[in-house]
Amino acid sequence: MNHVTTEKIAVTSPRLVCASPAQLEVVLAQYAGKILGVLAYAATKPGWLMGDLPYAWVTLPVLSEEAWYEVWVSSRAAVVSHDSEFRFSCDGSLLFGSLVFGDADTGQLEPKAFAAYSAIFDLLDRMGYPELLRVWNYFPDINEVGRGMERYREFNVGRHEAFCRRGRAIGQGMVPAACALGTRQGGLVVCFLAGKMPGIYIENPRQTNAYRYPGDFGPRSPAFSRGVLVGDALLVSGTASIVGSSTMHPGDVLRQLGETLENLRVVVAQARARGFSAQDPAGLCLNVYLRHATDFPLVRGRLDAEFGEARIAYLQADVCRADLLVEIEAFWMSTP
Ligand code: 3EB
Repeated sequence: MNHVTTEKIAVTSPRLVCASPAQLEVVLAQYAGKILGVLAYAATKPGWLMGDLPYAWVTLPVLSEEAWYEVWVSSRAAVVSHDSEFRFSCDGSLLFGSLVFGDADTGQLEPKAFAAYSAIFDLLDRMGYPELLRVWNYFPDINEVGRGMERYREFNVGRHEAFCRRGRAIGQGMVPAACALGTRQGGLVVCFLAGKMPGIYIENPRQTNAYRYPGDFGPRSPAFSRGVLVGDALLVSGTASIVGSSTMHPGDVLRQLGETLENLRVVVAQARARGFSAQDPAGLCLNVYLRHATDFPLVRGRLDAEFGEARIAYLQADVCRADLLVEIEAFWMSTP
C-alpha cells in the first residue's frame, strides 16, 4: 500500500525589531535564540560584534541616528549555520542569510551579481528553502557607467541571468520583493529572506511590473515584485516616484515623495485584497533612502505628519535611477 504523506509546514511570519546603537544590546539579549539576522546600517564600521549571527554591514550614512540596526526575528528558535561563503539561519519555515563580495567597486558588476544570485539559489535548493521572498542589494557607484552601461543595469543583467539559468521563471511574477541602493564604499552586499513555501507576491497596478520594464531601462529587466506577504507580515520593496515605467517629478523631492506615498498606499491596498490585515502603525517600519542629505529635514517633516508611530530610518543612498531623489521600503507586521 502506498502512503502519500504531505509534510505540513507551519509558516512563520518574520518580525522586525529596529534598534539604535543604545538599544542593540538589549534587543539582541531579549531575542537570543530567535534572531534570523541583522542588517547594520552605519557609515563607519560598527564596533558591536554580532557573534555568530548572520549579519551585514551596509555602509550608508544614517541621517537620523549614528547607526541603525534591523534585527530580523522569528517566533521560533532560529539555528545559525555556516556553508561555504554563507552564514545563515533557519527556523524550519524561513531562512535568512547574507553574502558579501568584497571587491564590487572594481571590475564588472554583471558577473558578480550572477555569481551572488547563483550561489544563493544553490544554497536555498541545498537547504530546502527554495522560495526567495525578499532580497536587499547594496553596492557602490550604482549610477556610474561601467563597461558601456550603468552599473545598476549591469547588475540587472547578472541577476536576470541567474534566475533564468536556475530555471526560475521571471515572467509569472514569482520574484522576490527587493531593494537596490548605491553605497559609496565596500563591496556587493546581498541579504536575503527565503522560505520553504512561496510568499504571496504583490504588484502595483499604477506601475509596470518591474520584470516587464521596457528595454529603455536596460537590456534585462529587474527581477523583483513590489511586495511580498509572508504569513501576516508585509514586506514592501523599495518604492519610488515611478508611474508606469517612467520617473515622475524629476528634480522635485516633495512631489516625488507624494508619488511614492501613493504607490505605497496602492501596494498596501493590493496586499489587503490578498489577506493582509495589520492596522496598527506601531507595527510599521520604514527605511527612507535620500539621494541628498540636504532633503532630510523637509522629507522628515512630511513623513512625521503622515506616520505618527512608525519606526523610520533615514539613510543617504544613491537610488538606482539617477533622476530619483527618494525611495522608501516598508515592513508592516501585526502587533499583539
Ligand atoms: C523601481 O521601482 C525603483 O532592482 O531590486 C526598487 C526596488 C527599485 C527594487 C531592484 C529597484 C529594485 O524600479 C528601483
